[in-house]
Amino acid sequence: MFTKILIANRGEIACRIIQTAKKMGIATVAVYSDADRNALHVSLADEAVHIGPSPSTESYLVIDNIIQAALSSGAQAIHPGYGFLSENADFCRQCDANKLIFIGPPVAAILAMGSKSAAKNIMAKANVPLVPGYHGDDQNPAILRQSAEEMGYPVLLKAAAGGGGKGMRAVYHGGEFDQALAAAKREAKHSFNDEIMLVEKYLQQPRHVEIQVFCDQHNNAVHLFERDCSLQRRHQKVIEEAPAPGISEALRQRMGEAAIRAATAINYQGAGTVEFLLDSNGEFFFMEMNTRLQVEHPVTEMISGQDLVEWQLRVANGEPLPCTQEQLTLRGHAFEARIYAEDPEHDFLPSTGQLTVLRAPLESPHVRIDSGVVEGDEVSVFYDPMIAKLVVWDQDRDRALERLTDALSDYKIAGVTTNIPFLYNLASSQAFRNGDVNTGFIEEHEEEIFHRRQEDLDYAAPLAAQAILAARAESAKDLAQQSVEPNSPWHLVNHWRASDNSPQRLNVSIGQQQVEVIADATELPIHIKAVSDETGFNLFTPKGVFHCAETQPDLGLDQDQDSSGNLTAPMNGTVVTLLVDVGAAVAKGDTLLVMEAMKMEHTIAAPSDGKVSEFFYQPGELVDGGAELLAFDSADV
Ligand code: MV4
Repeated sequence: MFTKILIANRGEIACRIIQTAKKMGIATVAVYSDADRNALHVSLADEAVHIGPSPSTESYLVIDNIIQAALSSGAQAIHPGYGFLSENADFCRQCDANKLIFIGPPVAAILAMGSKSAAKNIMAKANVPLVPGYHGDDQNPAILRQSAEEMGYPVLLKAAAGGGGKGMRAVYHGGEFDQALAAAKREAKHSFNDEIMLVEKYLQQPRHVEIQVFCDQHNNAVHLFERDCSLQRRHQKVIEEAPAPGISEALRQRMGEAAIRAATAINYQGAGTVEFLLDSNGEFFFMEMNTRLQVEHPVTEMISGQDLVEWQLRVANGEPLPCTQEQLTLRGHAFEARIYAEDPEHDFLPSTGQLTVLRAPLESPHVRIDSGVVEGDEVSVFYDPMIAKLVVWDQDRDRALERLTDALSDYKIAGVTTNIPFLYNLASSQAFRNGDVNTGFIEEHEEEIFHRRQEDLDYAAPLAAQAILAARAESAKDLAQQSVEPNSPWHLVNHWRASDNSPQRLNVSIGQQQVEVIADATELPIHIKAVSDETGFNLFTPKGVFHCAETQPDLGLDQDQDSSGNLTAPMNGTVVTLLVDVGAAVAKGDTLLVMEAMKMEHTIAAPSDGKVSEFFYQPGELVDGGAELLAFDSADV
């Protein structure tokens, strides 16, 4: 086995890899940028090498710097983690050229999956089911259009070099085809410098089900069951689970075998993921193969009892797979929720700053936290703002889901805004409990998830009032007993009994709404937990989490504040697309411009009916946070 490996990554995945290396007695070398000088992955590793300034394009993505760090530290192998250089064929070649073992697949396997059309040709030969469509070399628009007419609308145009939804356009009628094709090609040309397009039958609301595969250098291949990653928002995964709800053993086996055929067809080695679209008839179709360890691998570890990083190290070292297919068993159910520093109430804008409080739920055989930050660390603008992956396991889906909502309500984070309330609302929604997931889930259930229904307010108001009365009683008791932790902003006020039982009139804010409630001080139901913060308290109920505060009567919230009217860049980033023509009439709320910052897309919407009179930036241009992006003329002035 290797005696020393270098981890060419940062954050939680670097920490995750170091943990297994330690267990196996392998020394670890971390690499770090300026911003990561004091990061957790650096302190956990045996050695660390500085590789450049904070932007990843000047550090974690600089192949030469990483190769030099490996050579100078005497590491024999490099684990690339996910993202960064993990699927970069040049990096893989540079490792080979320097006699460093790349802990991942051979370069040919990475290249084979680089183009969607080439991948589809390989998969067709290997008898892996494909979405009906055209993936030929002849890019004559008339040929592409004819293939669309033959398969019937709706169709989806996809960039052969694409990923993450870029260069993708749905076409519902023949009349829209030529324009959609031109737009998709422009976007593909701009994003990937390659305008080759595929035409596919457009599957409505499919599920994203992916199979974890593993292959060694001795022609052994197994699958470790599936993960359902249907819960996504703008192509970012939000909650993943294993196994996929409602999948029969027979379908699991067929998908597993197809995934192994896919991996074998490209002489795969190491950990890989074969992604499928699963339609409502239970038919599945190859989408793409990811030639790396994935973010969501922990759910597979929880249900299989295997350490996938250990498997990767053994396979890279030339050992046979630790298990045969027959020895692998699927046990229980696992979820992963990605905890992000972002603001769901403001278009999921990343939230940067210091993590002044970071207390994760207690870890146990049921609860696992993979994180790369500790209390006091900074969430910076330079990297993905993921704080942690919360992973839970139990014997069945219902119990695992309860573990998930419990753990989410135990998380205490202050200093940055997080998506924890959003995750809690998703996880406690009835549709999710039913296992009714597909890629349109979040849009479809937006009102429920964001509590935009009157019934949610009616439900939460009396509970909030009870919590306030209970907290008053408890603070009286705490004062008497001096039992409050003096500097903690977090107090639990669950199932406390108020001392005064007479009905009381209270003014309460629930989210953005003001209500007046007459409250009877009774006991809060056992499933409801209230956790106070700087501005009020969060009420964790079976119908989601509600942020509440006691307010003064007749002091309504300022209705004039319009958060959608912001035409400035939310942070440093790049303009991706301009979606309207200068001078063209637009309606309030129409998306005008898309920009990308911290690996996420942000849309800028029209603050009112009107027109854009000028765009100050063109696609591809860098913008400083706060800069004016465009000039807007309102229709009513
Ligand atoms: C599709 C599809 C429906 N029909 N292909 C989105 C990203 C890219 N890798 C593939 N994607 C899709 N391809 C056909 N023929 C729907 C999607 C899709 C999607 C897929 C997986 C997870 C989330 C998604 C969200 C929107 C669209």
